[in-house]
Amino acid sequence: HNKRLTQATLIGLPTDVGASRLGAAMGPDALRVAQLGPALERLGVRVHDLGNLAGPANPRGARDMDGLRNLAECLRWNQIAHDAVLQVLEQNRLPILLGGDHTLATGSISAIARHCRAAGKQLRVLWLDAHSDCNTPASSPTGNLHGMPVSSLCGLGPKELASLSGSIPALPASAFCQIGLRSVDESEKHMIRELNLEVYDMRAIDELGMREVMRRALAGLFGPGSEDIHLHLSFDVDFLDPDIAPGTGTPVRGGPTYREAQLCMEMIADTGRLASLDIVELNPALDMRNQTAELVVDLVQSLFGQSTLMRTP
Ligand code: 4U7
Ligand code: MN
Ligand code: MN
Ligand code: MN
Repeated sequence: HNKRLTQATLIGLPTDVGASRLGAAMGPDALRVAQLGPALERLGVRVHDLGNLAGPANPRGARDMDGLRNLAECLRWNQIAHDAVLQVLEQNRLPILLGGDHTLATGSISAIARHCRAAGKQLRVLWLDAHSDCNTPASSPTGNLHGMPVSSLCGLGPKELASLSGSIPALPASAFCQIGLRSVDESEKHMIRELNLEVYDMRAIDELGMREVMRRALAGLFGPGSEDIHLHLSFDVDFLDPDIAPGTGTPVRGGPTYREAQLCMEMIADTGRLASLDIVELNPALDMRNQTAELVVDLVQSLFGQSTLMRTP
Protein backbone atom coordinates (compact mmCIF):
# COMPACT_ATOMS: atom_id res chain seq x y z
CA HIS A 1 0.00 0.00 0.00
CA ASN A 2 1.13 3.57 -0.43
CA LYS A 3 1.95 5.36 2.78
CA ARG A 4 2.11 9.12 2.52
CA LEU A 5 5.48 10.43 3.55
CA THR A 6 5.03 12.96 6.31
CA GLN A 7 7.59 15.70 6.79
CA ALA A 8 7.41 17.27 10.22
CA THR A 9 9.18 20.25 11.76
CA LEU A 10 9.74 20.58 15.50
CA ILE A 11 9.48 24.15 16.80
CA GLY A 12 10.77 24.64 20.35
CA LEU A 13 9.11 27.54 22.19
CA PRO A 14 10.67 27.53 25.66
CA THR A 15 8.45 29.82 27.69
CA ASP A 16 6.15 29.81 30.68
CA VAL A 17 5.07 33.48 30.62
CA GLY A 18 1.42 32.45 30.27
CA ALA A 19 1.40 30.49 33.53
CA SER A 20 2.02 31.41 37.16
CA ARG A 21 4.04 28.28 37.82
CA LEU A 22 7.54 28.18 36.34
CA GLY A 23 9.00 25.22 34.47
CA ALA A 24 7.05 24.67 31.24
CA ALA A 25 9.86 26.53 29.48
CA MET A 26 11.92 23.34 29.84
CA GLY A 27 9.29 21.28 27.98
CA PRO A 28 10.91 21.29 24.53
CA ASP A 29 14.21 19.91 25.78
CA ALA A 30 12.53 17.23 27.93
CA LEU A 31 10.74 16.02 24.79
CA ARG A 32 14.04 15.89 22.93
CA VAL A 33 15.67 14.00 25.81
CA ALA A 34 12.74 11.54 25.55
CA GLN A 35 13.71 11.06 21.86
CA LEU A 36 10.66 12.56 20.20
CA GLY A 37 12.45 13.07 16.87
CA PRO A 38 13.92 9.55 16.55
CA ALA A 39 10.60 8.00 17.66
CA LEU A 40 8.84 9.74 14.78
CA GLU A 41 11.58 8.85 12.32
CA ARG A 42 11.14 5.17 13.17
CA LEU A 43 7.54 5.56 11.97
CA GLY A 44 8.68 6.92 8.61
CA VAL A 45 8.23 10.60 9.45
CA ARG A 46 11.01 12.86 8.18
CA VAL A 47 11.81 15.16 11.09
CA HIS A 48 13.52 18.53 11.02
CA ASP A 49 14.13 20.35 14.33
CA LEU A 50 14.31 24.16 14.33
CA GLY A 51 15.65 24.05 17.88
CA ASN A 52 14.45 26.46 20.53
CA LEU A 53 13.40 29.87 19.23
CA ALA A 54 14.40 32.90 21.29
CA GLY A 55 11.91 35.21 22.98
CA PRO A 56 11.47 37.45 26.01
CA ALA A 57 12.43 36.17 29.45
CA ASN A 58 9.84 35.57 32.15
CA PRO A 59 9.66 38.68 34.39
CA ARG A 60 8.60 36.37 37.26
CA GLY A 61 6.64 39.14 38.88
CA ALA A 62 3.11 39.58 40.17
CA ARG A 63 0.13 40.38 37.97
CA ASP A 64 0.32 43.61 36.01
CA MET A 65 -1.91 46.68 36.44
CA ASP A 66 -4.36 45.18 33.92
CA GLY A 67 -4.83 42.12 36.16
CA LEU A 68 -3.07 39.93 33.62
CA ARG A 69 0.29 38.23 33.94
CA ASN A 70 2.92 39.09 31.32
CA LEU A 71 0.63 40.15 28.47
CA ALA A 72 3.42 41.90 26.54
CA GLU A 73 5.72 38.86 26.77
CA CYS A 74 2.87 36.49 25.88
CA LEU A 75 2.03 38.55 22.84
CA ARG A 76 5.64 38.47 21.65
CA TRP A 77 5.94 34.69 22.12
CA ASN A 78 2.69 34.17 20.25
CA GLN A 79 3.86 36.31 17.34
CA ILE A 80 6.98 34.13 17.24
CA ALA A 81 4.83 30.97 17.36
CA HIS A 82 2.54 32.32 14.64
CA ASP A 83 5.35 33.23 12.27
CA ALA A 84 7.20 29.94 12.73
CA VAL A 85 4.10 27.76 12.30
CA LEU A 86 2.98 29.71 9.22
CA GLN A 87 6.38 29.31 7.61
CA VAL A 88 6.39 25.55 8.23
CA LEU A 89 2.86 25.20 6.77
CA GLU A 90 3.93 27.14 3.68
CA GLN A 91 6.71 24.59 3.21
CA ASN A 92 4.00 21.90 3.17
CA ARG A 93 5.40 20.40 6.32
CA LEU A 94 3.59 19.41 9.49
CA PRO A 95 4.43 21.78 12.37
CA ILE A 96 4.89 20.27 15.84
CA LEU A 97 4.97 23.08 18.39
CA LEU A 98 6.89 22.08 21.51
CA GLY A 99 5.74 24.26 24.41
CA GLY A 100 5.86 26.00 26.53
CA ASP A 101 2.56 26.96 28.11
CA HIS A 102 -0.81 26.68 26.37
CA THR A 103 -1.03 30.39 25.51
CA LEU A 104 1.16 29.44 22.54
CA ALA A 105 -1.79 27.69 20.90
CA THR A 106 -3.14 31.17 20.19
CA GLY A 107 -0.20 31.85 17.91
CA SER A 108 -0.06 28.42 16.31
CA ILE A 109 -3.80 28.10 15.65
CA SER A 110 -3.92 31.71 14.39
CA ALA A 111 -1.30 30.75 11.79
CA ILE A 112 -3.19 27.59 10.89
CA ALA A 113 -6.46 29.55 10.54
CA ARG A 114 -4.71 32.08 8.30
CA HIS A 115 -3.26 29.26 6.20
CA CYS A 116 -6.60 27.47 5.88
CA ARG A 117 -8.38 30.70 4.91
CA ALA A 118 -5.87 31.21 2.06
CA ALA A 119 -6.02 27.58 0.94
CA GLY A 120 -9.81 27.26 1.16
CA LYS A 121 -9.50 24.50 3.73
CA GLN A 122 -11.81 23.77 6.60
CA LEU A 123 -10.21 23.69 10.06
CA ARG A 124 -11.05 21.28 12.86
CA VAL A 125 -9.31 21.70 16.24
CA LEU A 126 -9.24 18.91 18.82
CA TRP A 127 -8.43 20.36 22.24
CA LEU A 128 -7.29 17.68 24.71
CA ASP A 129 -7.20 19.26 28.16
CA ALA A 130 -8.40 19.02 31.75
CA HIS A 131 -9.44 22.67 31.34
CA SER A 132 -11.56 24.63 28.89
CA ASP A 133 -9.13 27.57 28.53
CA CYS A 134 -11.96 29.94 27.63
CA ASN A 135 -11.53 32.57 30.33
CA THR A 136 -11.36 36.23 29.33
CA PRO A 137 -9.42 39.01 31.02
CA ALA A 138 -12.70 39.94 32.76
CA SER A 139 -13.58 36.42 33.94
CA SER A 140 -10.17 34.91 34.76
CA PRO A 141 -9.73 34.07 38.44
CA THR A 142 -5.92 34.00 38.04
CA GLY A 143 -4.92 36.45 35.29
CA ASN A 144 -2.91 33.63 33.70
CA LEU A 145 -3.09 33.83 29.92
CA HIS A 146 -2.74 30.05 29.42
CA GLY A 147 -6.36 29.89 30.61
CA MET A 148 -7.54 32.12 27.73
CA PRO A 149 -6.37 30.80 24.31
CA VAL A 150 -9.79 29.45 23.27
CA SER A 151 -11.56 32.75 23.98
CA SER A 152 -8.74 34.66 22.24
CA LEU A 153 -9.13 32.51 19.12
CA CYS A 154 -12.90 33.01 19.27
CA GLY A 155 -12.35 36.78 19.32
CA LEU A 156 -13.00 37.39 23.02
CA GLY A 157 -9.50 37.48 24.52
CA PRO A 158 -7.12 40.44 24.73
CA LYS A 159 -7.36 42.30 21.40
CA GLU A 160 -3.66 41.88 20.54
CA LEU A 161 -3.88 38.10 20.90
CA ALA A 162 -7.32 37.81 19.28
CA SER A 163 -6.13 39.55 16.10
CA LEU A 164 -2.99 37.47 15.37
CA SER A 165 -4.55 35.56 12.46
CA GLY A 166 -5.46 38.76 10.62
CA SER A 167 -9.17 38.27 11.23
CA ILE A 168 -11.36 38.30 14.36
CA PRO A 169 -12.43 35.68 15.29
CA ALA A 170 -9.56 33.58 13.98
CA LEU A 171 -11.96 30.67 13.48
CA PRO A 172 -15.57 29.83 14.34
CA ALA A 173 -16.17 28.37 17.81
CA SER A 174 -17.80 25.40 16.05
CA ALA A 175 -14.36 24.34 14.77
CA PHE A 176 -13.32 23.35 18.30
CA CYS A 177 -13.92 20.06 20.03
CA GLN A 178 -12.75 19.78 23.63
CA ILE A 179 -12.09 16.41 25.24
CA GLY A 180 -11.16 15.41 28.80
CA LEU A 181 -12.42 18.46 30.73
CA ARG A 182 -12.76 18.14 34.49
CA SER A 183 -11.87 21.59 35.85
CA VAL A 184 -14.06 24.35 34.45
CA ASP A 185 -14.52 27.71 36.19
CA GLU A 186 -18.09 29.00 36.71
CA SER A 187 -17.48 31.80 34.20
CA GLU A 188 -16.17 29.25 31.69
CA LYS A 189 -19.36 27.18 32.02
CA HIS A 190 -21.26 30.24 30.80
CA MET A 191 -18.74 30.81 28.02
CA ILE A 192 -19.02 27.20 26.83
CA ARG A 193 -22.79 27.75 26.56
CA GLU A 194 -22.43 31.13 24.89
CA LEU A 195 -19.97 29.85 22.28
CA ASN A 196 -21.86 26.55 22.02
CA LEU A 197 -18.52 24.71 22.25
CA GLU A 198 -18.52 20.98 21.51
CA VAL A 199 -17.28 19.44 24.77
CA TYR A 200 -16.75 15.86 25.91
CA ASP A 201 -15.94 16.09 29.62
CA MET A 202 -14.70 13.20 31.76
CA ARG A 203 -18.27 12.27 32.53
CA ALA A 204 -18.96 11.84 28.82
CA ILE A 205 -15.86 9.66 28.53
CA ASP A 206 -17.04 7.58 31.52
CA GLU A 207 -20.56 7.18 30.19
CA LEU A 208 -19.94 6.80 26.45
CA GLY A 209 -16.42 5.38 26.50
CA MET A 210 -13.45 6.92 24.68
CA ARG A 211 -14.32 5.03 21.50
CA GLU A 212 -17.74 6.65 21.12
CA VAL A 213 -16.45 10.08 22.18
CA MET A 214 -13.76 9.93 19.49
CA ARG A 215 -16.18 8.57 16.91
CA ARG A 216 -18.34 11.67 17.47
CA ALA A 217 -15.36 14.06 17.68
CA LEU A 218 -13.96 12.77 14.38
CA ALA A 219 -17.25 12.51 12.49
CA GLY A 220 -16.80 14.03 9.03
CA LEU A 221 -13.06 13.39 8.95
CA PHE A 222 -13.34 10.14 7.01
CA GLY A 223 -14.32 9.51 3.41
CA PRO A 224 -15.07 11.74 0.45
CA GLY A 225 -15.06 15.47 1.16
CA SER A 226 -12.76 15.12 4.14
CA GLU A 227 -9.62 15.70 2.04
CA ASP A 228 -10.10 19.44 2.45
CA ILE A 229 -10.15 19.36 6.23
CA HIS A 230 -7.07 20.43 8.18
CA LEU A 231 -7.05 18.59 11.52
CA HIS A 232 -5.11 20.26 14.32
CA LEU A 233 -4.46 18.69 17.72
CA SER A 234 -3.74 20.92 20.69
CA PHE A 235 -2.47 18.49 23.33
CA ASP A 236 -2.28 19.91 26.85
CA VAL A 237 -0.35 17.33 28.88
CA ASP A 238 -2.70 17.89 31.85
CA PHE A 239 -5.36 16.05 29.78
CA LEU A 240 -3.74 12.86 31.11
CA ASP A 241 -4.39 11.52 34.59
CA PRO A 242 -1.76 12.95 36.97
CA ASP A 243 -1.02 9.44 38.30
CA ILE A 244 0.59 8.65 34.94
CA ALA A 245 1.56 12.23 33.98
CA PRO A 246 2.73 14.22 37.02
CA GLY A 247 4.93 16.58 35.02
CA THR A 248 2.50 19.43 34.45
CA GLY A 249 1.71 22.70 36.23
CA THR A 250 -2.06 22.47 36.73
CA PRO A 251 -2.80 18.76 37.30
CA VAL A 252 -6.39 17.63 37.95
CA ARG A 253 -7.22 14.15 39.18
CA GLY A 254 -9.61 11.90 37.31
CA GLY A 255 -8.15 12.09 33.82
CA PRO A 256 -7.91 9.51 31.03
CA THR A 257 -5.91 6.35 31.62
CA TYR A 258 -2.97 5.36 29.46
CA ARG A 259 -5.13 3.07 27.39
CA GLU A 260 -7.91 5.65 26.94
CA ALA A 261 -5.38 8.25 25.83
CA GLN A 262 -3.75 5.78 23.48
CA LEU A 263 -7.08 4.85 21.85
CA CYS A 264 -7.79 8.55 21.43
CA MET A 265 -4.49 9.01 19.57
CA GLU A 266 -4.94 5.85 17.49
CA MET A 267 -8.37 6.97 16.32
CA ILE A 268 -7.02 10.41 15.35
CA ALA A 269 -4.26 8.65 13.37
CA ASP A 270 -6.87 6.56 11.56
CA THR A 271 -8.35 9.71 9.98
CA GLY A 272 -5.09 10.41 8.14
CA ARG A 273 -5.97 14.10 8.39
CA LEU A 274 -3.65 15.29 11.17
CA ALA A 275 -1.85 18.34 9.78
CA SER A 276 -0.45 20.16 12.82
CA LEU A 277 0.18 19.57 16.51
CA ASP A 278 0.83 21.50 19.74
CA ILE A 279 2.39 19.69 22.71
CA VAL A 280 2.07 22.06 25.68
CA GLU A 281 2.16 22.38 29.46
CA LEU A 282 4.82 19.72 30.02
CA ASN A 283 6.71 20.83 33.15
CA PRO A 284 9.93 18.85 33.69
CA ALA A 285 10.50 20.52 37.08
CA LEU A 286 7.45 18.65 38.38
CA ASP A 287 8.15 15.39 36.54
CA MET A 288 9.75 12.20 37.84
CA ARG A 289 12.73 10.99 35.80
CA ASN A 290 11.16 12.42 32.62
CA GLN A 291 8.34 9.84 32.76
CA THR A 292 5.70 12.32 31.56
CA ALA A 293 7.83 13.34 28.58
CA GLU A 294 8.38 9.66 27.73
CA LEU A 295 4.64 8.98 28.00
CA VAL A 296 3.91 11.90 25.69
CA VAL A 297 6.42 10.58 23.13
CA ASP A 298 4.76 7.15 23.35
CA LEU A 299 1.32 8.69 22.73
CA VAL A 300 2.61 10.83 19.86
CA GLN A 301 3.86 7.63 18.24
CA SER A 302 0.28 6.31 18.32
CA LEU A 303 -0.85 9.64 16.90
CA PHE A 304 1.50 9.13 13.95
CA GLY A 305 0.27 5.64 13.21
CA GLN A 306 2.06 3.23 15.51
CA SER A 307 -0.23 0.26 16.12
CA THR A 308 0.13 -3.22 17.58
CA LEU A 309 -1.01 -5.03 14.46
CA MET A 310 -0.77 -4.27 10.76
CA ARG A 311 -3.90 -2.32 9.91
CA THR A 312 -5.71 -1.98 6.60
CA PRO A 313 -7.39 1.41 6.22
B1 4U7 B 1 -4.16 25.21 30.93
C1 4U7 B 1 -7.67 28.23 35.32
F1 4U7 B 1 -8.51 29.16 37.30
N1 4U7 B 1 -8.97 27.97 34.73
O1 4U7 B 1 -7.90 30.29 34.14
C2 4U7 B 1 -7.21 29.66 34.94
F2 4U7 B 1 -8.33 27.04 37.26
O2 4U7 B 1 -3.57 25.66 29.65
C3 4U7 B 1 -6.67 27.20 34.94
O3 4U7 B 1 -5.31 24.37 30.55
C4 4U7 B 1 -6.12 27.35 33.54
O4 4U7 B 1 -3.22 24.43 31.67
C5 4U7 B 1 -5.27 26.20 33.06
O5 4U7 B 1 -6.18 30.08 35.45
C6 4U7 B 1 -4.63 26.51 31.76
C7 4U7 B 1 -7.79 28.18 36.85
MN1 MN C 1 -4.68 24.12 28.39
MN1 MN D 1 -4.96 22.31 31.11
MN1 MN E 1 -1.66 23.66 32.75
